[in-house]
Amino acid sequence: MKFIIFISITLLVVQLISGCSTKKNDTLNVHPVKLKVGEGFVNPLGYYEKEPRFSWKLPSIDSGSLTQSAYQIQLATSLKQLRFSPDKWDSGKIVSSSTSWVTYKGHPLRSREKVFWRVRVWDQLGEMSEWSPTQTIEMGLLQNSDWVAKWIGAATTDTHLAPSQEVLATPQYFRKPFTISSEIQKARLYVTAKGVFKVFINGEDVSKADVLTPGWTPYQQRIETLTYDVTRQLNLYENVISSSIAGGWYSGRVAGLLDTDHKQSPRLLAQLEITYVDGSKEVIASDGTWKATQEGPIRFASNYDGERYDQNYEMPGWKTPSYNDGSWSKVITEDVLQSIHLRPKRHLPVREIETLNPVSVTQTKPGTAVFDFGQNMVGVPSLSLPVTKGKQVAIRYAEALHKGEFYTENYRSAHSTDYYLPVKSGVINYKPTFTFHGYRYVEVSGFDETKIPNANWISANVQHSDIELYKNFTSSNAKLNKLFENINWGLKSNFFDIPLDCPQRDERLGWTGDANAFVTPSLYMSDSYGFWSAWLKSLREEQTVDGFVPLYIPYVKWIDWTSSGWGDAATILPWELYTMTGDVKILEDSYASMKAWVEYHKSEAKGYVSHMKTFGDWLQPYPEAEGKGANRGDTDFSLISTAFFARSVEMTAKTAKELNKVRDYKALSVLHAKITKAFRDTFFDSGLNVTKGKSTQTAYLLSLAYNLIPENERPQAQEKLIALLEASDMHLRTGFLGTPLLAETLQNAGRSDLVYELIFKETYPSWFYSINNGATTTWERWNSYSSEDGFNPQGMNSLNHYAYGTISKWFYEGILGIKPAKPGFKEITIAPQITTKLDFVEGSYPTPQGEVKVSWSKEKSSLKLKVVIPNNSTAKIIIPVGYKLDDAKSAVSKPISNSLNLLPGNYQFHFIADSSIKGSKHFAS
Ligand code: RAM
Repeated sequence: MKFIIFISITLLVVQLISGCSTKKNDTLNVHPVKLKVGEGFVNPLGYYEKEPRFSWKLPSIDSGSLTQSAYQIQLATSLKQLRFSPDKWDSGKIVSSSTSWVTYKGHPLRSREKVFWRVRVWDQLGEMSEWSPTQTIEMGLLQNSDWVAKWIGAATTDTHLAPSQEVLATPQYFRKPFTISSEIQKARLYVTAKGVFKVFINGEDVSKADVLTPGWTPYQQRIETLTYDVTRQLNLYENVISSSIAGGWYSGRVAGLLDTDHKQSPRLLAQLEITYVDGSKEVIASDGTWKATQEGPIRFASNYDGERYDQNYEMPGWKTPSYNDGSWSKVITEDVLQSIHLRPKRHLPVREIETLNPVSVTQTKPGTAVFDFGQNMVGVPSLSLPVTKGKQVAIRYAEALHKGEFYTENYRSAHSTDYYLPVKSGVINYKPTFTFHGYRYVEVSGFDETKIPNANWISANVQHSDIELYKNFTSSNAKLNKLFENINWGLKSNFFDIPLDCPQRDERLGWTGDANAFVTPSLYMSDSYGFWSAWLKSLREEQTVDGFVPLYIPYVKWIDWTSSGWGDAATILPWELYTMTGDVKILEDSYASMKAWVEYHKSEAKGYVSHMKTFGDWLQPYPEAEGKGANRGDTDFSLISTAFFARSVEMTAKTAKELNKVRDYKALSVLHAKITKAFRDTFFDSGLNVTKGKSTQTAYLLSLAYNLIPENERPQAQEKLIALLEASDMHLRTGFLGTPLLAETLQNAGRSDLVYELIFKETYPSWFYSINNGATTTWERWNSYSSEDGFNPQGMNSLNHYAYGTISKWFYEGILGIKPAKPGFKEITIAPQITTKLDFVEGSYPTPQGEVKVSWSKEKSSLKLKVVIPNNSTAKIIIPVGYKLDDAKSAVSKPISNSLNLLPGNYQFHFIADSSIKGSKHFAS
């Protein structure tokens, strides 16, 4: 019955609002668009998955909406085969509405194989579309046995010689000349490093788009490899492949906070595969015939400390075939071990994405100038600078100034300085290669003192993992928009091959707890599924057999315990990624790891109460404890750990259900019920007062957000939470664990007005407080800096940290009101939360089906809501509290209770305020 009403209302809506229905033709004059492979690759070169997953979107059509009733995918080894007889796979017509994550079912693709693919669809009336334009996939080298190359290194770095820290921190340069005597059809370079590499063919940087590749994985288990098409770079006759490498994350200072951990010898692995027009093949692989030197111009390189460039060591022409490498030595070689998997990179590398110019230049003393870029960010600058022969230039970085001086205390031991020693006077051009900095200000000293510093001496290359940022939210409030912008900068600065906690100090680690807070917000803001899924693979690799998950991924020796709220990334991430994408593969890949983490939780629990160690509600404001302990907040540790025990079991149970593991699902559900009961009885008395530790906002947030107290007690718990907020003058008192739960919990309590109060708070602790104090990114602490008191003196104080950016999730799910009602947004809920604080809001999200758009604007007592529902999905609009539909203007006469069910299309609704509606006081407050 309900279904029938739904159909009739939605058809009415489609007809009245969109004005027409889908055109009836023999075939649809359109084709699927936005074809993707895996977690978002477009025509990948060097792909990793033998059985790729395919996704596409239905096109927007003027004549109405489309819903897919069937699809067909074809794959072939050539364009011709694709057209006439697909030899890899033809799915045939599959009756299904799926437009994403369709798994290839032909013979697994092999290393190097190139395939062509296309897709067509049938709509709701059974009409067939045209074929999509053809797309390609070219595979990388999928297994170690594909590599005939050997790891190579400069002889000076031979481990048998026990090379010093200094030697290992000095980049190595390689060369291999070779000749080509017939015409080339294609050439591919497969390459990676233990460390980070640059690679050139005949002088051209074939890796020029990429920064610090191959990036950071658990190197003892898996090293990612890159594939480049170098057909165009090769010449007939004389050629040379050359490369430089440095330690990067493999052999440099990483965590440990020591000055001395350039420990392992960086190595290069390269395999150039040439196919000639006559079909013959040749491989130029790194081996004992290559030559190397450490006497090149980059004398030192380190992620934390910077780079030292000495022009005296320049080797003009070393990347060209004619260079005389007589003074270079033969390399040493090491075999490719079976135990370390060489696998194609699973997500796009760090790249230079944009360039910023200084907003001001100040000469602080002769030969020293400070350049302000007006924005805290990550990357390296390009300098074009007048210099004096023999006088070293020093380039320092800072996120902030303190009383006009460079403030670098929060970099801790990271030296973060680049040096350049010129051999002649004149203008130098320099960009550091093997380091990265987190900064807003650059101080350059040692330039030609007779010259007046000029803004065009320097520009900033902003680097981050190559993910698209959607920039998909704006409102009538400038400060809210600034907050959104700051969160974007926090995201891009710290998505640096892995999710970093900070990009500038001597840490820069992939902390698991931070990921829990930010994974979903970041998916709303950017195309980052591939980034997260790749990091989750590293997490699974670092997990030990007993289920233990390190605090940060990849793990390096430093802090060796784990924490509730952090290790739970093993269960939280897969479920949240699945919710946002609908890709069941992330659950399949993660299920064993999720179960193992639950087992680890069990081993840390007595009965159903957990005693797992925890960082607590990290960096909660106004903690009772002093000193270091203050960082962990006031919420009882065991309460937190038991809440996360329950949460992890819940995520794993849901996954078991989704994967049809019925027995597991039952057992996990029983376990969850027991933990929940133990939680309720152990940490609260009959009046729902906290009995262990302090009564905190986070204690109630965890209870409510993770459903840990019985339904009938929820209203009481909500009241307690609100009372605590009121007692702190409607300020939050939450750290890394509580903050992500605030908005949704209050919205569920029917108090979105309070979320707005928190967001619009101007005083400490709040989001706007940081903006009022000059923030251009989100900070690690609510009070990292204030104009009055200066910098928080705590050693751990990043001015670029994404965790508190977690609030952006509510920009989508609350302010705009867009939420997945089913994993992957096949069904969407749209429940905008209206406030007097905003007159206008606009935003969108590219769901796997297509883009959902919402905007609302207010005029006196009326509210206009515009919505675009993407093809192939349905949406339910929840009428904002305190409003009723204005029938005449909206052309929709019968909402079902407080909601409207919609098919794909463009809609515009008008609502009028109705003070007789219960709850309306909240929308106006
Ligand atoms: C610091 C950072 C990081 C946090 C850990 C516990 O290193 O604040 O983000 O997760 O502490």
